[in-house]
Amino acid sequence: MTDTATTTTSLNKFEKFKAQKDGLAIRDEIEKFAALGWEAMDETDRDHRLKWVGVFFRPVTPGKFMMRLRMPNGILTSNQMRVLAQVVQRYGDDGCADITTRQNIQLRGIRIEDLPDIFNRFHAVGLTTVQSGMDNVRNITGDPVAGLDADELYDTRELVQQIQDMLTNKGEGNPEFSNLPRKFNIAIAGGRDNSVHAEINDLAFVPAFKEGTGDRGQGIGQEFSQSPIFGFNVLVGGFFSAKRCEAAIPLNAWVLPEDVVAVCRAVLEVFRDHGPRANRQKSRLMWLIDEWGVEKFRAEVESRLGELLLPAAAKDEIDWEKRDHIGVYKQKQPGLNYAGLNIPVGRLYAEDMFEIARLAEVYGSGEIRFTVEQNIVIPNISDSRLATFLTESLLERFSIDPGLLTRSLVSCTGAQFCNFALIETKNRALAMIKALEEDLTFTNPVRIHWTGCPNSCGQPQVADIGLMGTKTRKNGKTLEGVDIYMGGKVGKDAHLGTCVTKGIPCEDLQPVLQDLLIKNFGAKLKQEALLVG
Ligand code: SRM
Ligand code: SF4
Repeated sequence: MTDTATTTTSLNKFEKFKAQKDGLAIRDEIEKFAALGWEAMDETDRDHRLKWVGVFFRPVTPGKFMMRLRMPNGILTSNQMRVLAQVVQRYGDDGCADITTRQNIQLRGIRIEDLPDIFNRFHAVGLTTVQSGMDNVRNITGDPVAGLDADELYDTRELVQQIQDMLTNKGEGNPEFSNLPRKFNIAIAGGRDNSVHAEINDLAFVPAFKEGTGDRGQGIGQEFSQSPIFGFNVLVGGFFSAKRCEAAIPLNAWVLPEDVVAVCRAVLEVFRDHGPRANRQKSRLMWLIDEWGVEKFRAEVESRLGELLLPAAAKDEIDWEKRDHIGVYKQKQPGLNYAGLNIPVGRLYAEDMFEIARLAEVYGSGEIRFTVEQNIVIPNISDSRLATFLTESLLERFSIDPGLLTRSLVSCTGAQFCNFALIETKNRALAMIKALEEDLTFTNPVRIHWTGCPNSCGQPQVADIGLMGTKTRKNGKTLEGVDIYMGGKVGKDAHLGTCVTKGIPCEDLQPVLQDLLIKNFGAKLKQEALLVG
């Protein structure tokens, strides 16, 4: 660690405990913790270091841990889903799973004494939880219909896996990248609709063609032909935090797919060795870019790469509105379809997970995918099996044609399990959408995102209507409330929404939302629609 990595005197508590013992050291202590029990464990190991292996102590439900997996590109097999289901099943009412806003899954109710067995089961089917929390790179997102979509520009699956393998030493843990100044998000878009929210990642790759130059060029662009060549424009520094939210900015770099892994490594090395570590509220990549300017940052990345970067392509290929993948769609493979099922607020129970695994095997190829909207996609359903698939009873709950608010609803964990939460989110979000859909008719989906606190895990800034938990006052009482965000635009010309109203008590929210939906999104009161009709 060099310059901005600080001296011992100015180290914050997180840097101190990381310096005392690397989080990854915990890998060798799981058996010991299982025997010891959570109450007798060293608190720093329990509350923080366990996150290096994806195990999160939940102060809201002490003794019942959460486990965060890694799902590169959001893809898993039916076998893996069944193992996840078995794990949560053993915890009865305490066990459930949540699909996350990073195309990933988290399991709940986990007991520390079961960890050795759980890790063995994960290992046997190629699942890993390593480096999924704290100062590590989070799940790497890719196009949820990669390899299926006839219009895709690049199949992101292999590349996402390669980056994860580099970062995690093929899932075993990699001390090279286990002590970053802060969390770090990476996304690769492969289609035309920016299905990964590239703009809110610390490092993102978006499809872009570059005109051939006919010569070798000076950078890592390699041999150029005259025809346009496919590559990615690179964005850096996007992030949300309680203090500050920024969309990613261009690095002014264009890279070939085969150079993406090396660029990820170089950017992470620069962040690891120079990123600010004194104040955790100012440790994300954008703070380093602020301090240096993007030119110096780019030059440091080039120096790590040992090669010059080519300037960005003049334009990227994100020119579609964002798709939600809910419904049934033809694949590029003749005779095959993918089905996107809406999983309300991403919550799954063991029996749902077994059933999803069964459907994926019986009707598809056994593959299951997650989206950043907390839904699932089952690919490779043949034309001949489609009609029977559509009669499956699971589709009554996990619909391919849900209501236009339900369809786009996203919610973070909230107060049920998260101690940062200022409000309950998931159950409240579902009840609110149900009430609004009962009273209103819609012509288009409206994307409503709930997030329980300013950390913004539910991404209210990308929503049509974003609701951020807060505490508010009414009649001398403190109540659960929300700040309302609007104007988030996804897909083509993505930009972040901003806060338009503060401190609406949750108990008064329904009429406020109803009004917003009527005035801004063309919703109509059912009563009125009937009269006009
Ligand atoms: Fe998050 C911390 C849940 C996506 C910004 N996030 C947390 C913790 C770990 C806090 C905690 O220990 O309780 C939450 C765990 C609650 C629980 O029990 O589930 C939590 N974050 C989530 C998930 C599960 C929300 C969801 O319901 O989908 C998402 C897991 C993604 C994954 O699979 O890894 C999740 N979190 C995000 C995103 C969205 C994204 O990545 O697109 C963001 C904003 C984007 C970003 O990070 O730039 C996000 N989470 C945060 C922050 C603020 C980071 C900062 O720089 O200050 C925190 C707090 C922190 O890290 O100190 C946080
Ligand atoms: Fe918890 Fe806040 Fe993140 Fe919601 S936004 S999961 S309440 S940290």
